Amino acid sequence: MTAKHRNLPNILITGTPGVGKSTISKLLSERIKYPWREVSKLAEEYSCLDEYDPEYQCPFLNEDKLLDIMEGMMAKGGNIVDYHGCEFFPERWFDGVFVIRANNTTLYDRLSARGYTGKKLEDNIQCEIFETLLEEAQSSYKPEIVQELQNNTEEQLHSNVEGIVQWIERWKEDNI
Ligand code: DAT
Repeated sequence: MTAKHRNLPNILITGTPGVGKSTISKLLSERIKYPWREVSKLAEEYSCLDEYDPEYQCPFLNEDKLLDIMEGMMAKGGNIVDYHGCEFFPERWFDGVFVIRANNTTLYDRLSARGYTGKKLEDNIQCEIFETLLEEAQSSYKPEIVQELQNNTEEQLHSNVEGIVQWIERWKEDNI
């Protein structure tokens, strides 16, 4: 499956937990009517979570099983995939990869409000400071399809959604 076989683009919304992936994906999905594929929810729904990792306080993901399930969903294009990781997806799945970013203090407040404390909170803040997801995206996909979007304020939220909508329109003009 390559972009040539799809009439609508597949989009990946990635970034550290708390940067605003779900918020952006939901608004985008309402706006353009593409399904919002929340990978964490799909993993739960299709029983792709293995035993609990006590260090990271979350279950291990059975990636192969999840990818098999998602393959059929991705084939036609027109998906918004939302996940805090990006390197294990096949590169051919995505036409646009958007790495959502937030300032440390903003992220700290959002994750604290979510109930994150201790190592889990610190690890996620470090992940954002070290640009882990941005580097992961840049090393997993062609640089020209990876875009970084700052998402701290309501104003940025709406301009990010609008920017992705416009990107989709341009993709359709260029690829159909
Ligand atoms: P993620 O899906 O990346 O974990 P989220 O969408 O759940 O993040 O957002 C985390 C919290 O931050 C949530 O309470 C909504 C809020 N938020 C997201 N984007 C925002 C923005 N641009 N301005 C203000 N608050 C935002």
